[in-house]
Amino acid sequence: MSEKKLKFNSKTIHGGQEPDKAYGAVMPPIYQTSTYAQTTPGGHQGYEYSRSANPTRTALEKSLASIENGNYGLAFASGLAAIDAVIKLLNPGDEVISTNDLYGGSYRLFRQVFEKFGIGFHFIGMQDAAKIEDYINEKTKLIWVETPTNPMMNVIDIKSVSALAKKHDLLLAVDNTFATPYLQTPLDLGADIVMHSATKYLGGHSDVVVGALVVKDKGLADKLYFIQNASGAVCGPMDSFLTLRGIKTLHVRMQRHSENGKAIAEYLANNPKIEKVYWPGFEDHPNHEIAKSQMTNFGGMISFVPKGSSYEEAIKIVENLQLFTLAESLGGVESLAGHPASMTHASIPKEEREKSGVVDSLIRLSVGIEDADDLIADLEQAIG
Ligand code: P1T
Repeated sequence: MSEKKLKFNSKTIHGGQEPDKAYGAVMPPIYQTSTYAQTTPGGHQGYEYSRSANPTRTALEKSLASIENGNYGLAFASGLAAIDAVIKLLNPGDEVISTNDLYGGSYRLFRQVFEKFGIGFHFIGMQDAAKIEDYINEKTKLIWVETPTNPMMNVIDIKSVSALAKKHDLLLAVDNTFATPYLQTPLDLGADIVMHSATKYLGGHSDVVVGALVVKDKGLADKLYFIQNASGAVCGPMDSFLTLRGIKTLHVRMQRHSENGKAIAEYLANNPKIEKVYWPGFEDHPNHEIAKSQMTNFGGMISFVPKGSSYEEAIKIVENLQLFTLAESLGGVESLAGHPASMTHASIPKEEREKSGVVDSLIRLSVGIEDADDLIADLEQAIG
């Protein structure tokens, strides 16, 4: 059956995969090798050095391309290494327009690494896509979109941003870490590049740090492959294997993450001790209509602010949690809680971070796939 015709729940398992050529192994072996024997210089079987390519990584890269409805996948040593490769497409003097609410590490990479090399960044709210146009000039080359955003759960209209990008001949990259291709496929909505911290839902078990890029266009894939090989931040064979194994259950996990996310978002919204809950599945979420039109469900990421809470009180709540683990990261089978202001978003100056809503009392939850009743009981005892 043509690979492109497979539905998502089959692509996660079979997309781009075939039994291994040597012995028919159904899972690709972990080719734990740096190099490959050659019969004469250049006489090899498609692999010569594992920075350039490795069969286990190739299997993962094909799977990534398949699930994101792209043609080319690239697997990196981390999500930030994948973002780093995208920005290296640019030249000194070029400018990027990025969402103002985004993972703190992405912001740090843009501001503290790439600005030094003469690349300019504008961080803006993109809920009204038309606003982006005010920042476009002859130096603009790339629009960087995270949706839903980390941690404020804003949803950006990918189709509208893509129309603007095309009008001005700009690249559009979408960080699809929170949604995953189970919930949305940005390339189908006009994005040029999809990026993942595969550390999160794609891997799904909090046991790897991996990044991914997927594109449709061959020319763009070639440029990114050149950077991947030249810079060298590649995903190793063991991590490729684990991520591939994770992807095989992505659809079942995401279904449960979304069910549990809904149950917990509703519990929090009905709790009189909670001031505000950020989750795009609520009808009164400011971007709910866009979320409904570009996503198939709303996932398991939720942020909330306890009523009248201070920095210290928010910390107390996350310390009190027992089933939720207080930790950086998200997207694993186990539920995690975080305090963005002191953890994932601490590298964004307080003033800047508060402008996009990341206040000192904000708590972020990555709702796992445990029993929702147990998770709610844990929140109940922690909130008090
Ligand atoms: O951690 P790494 O695999 O390098 O990915 C970076 C990254 C990129 N984009 C988004 C949306 C992310 O959430 C992350 C990593 N985020 C966390 C570690 C976190 O706890 O939010």
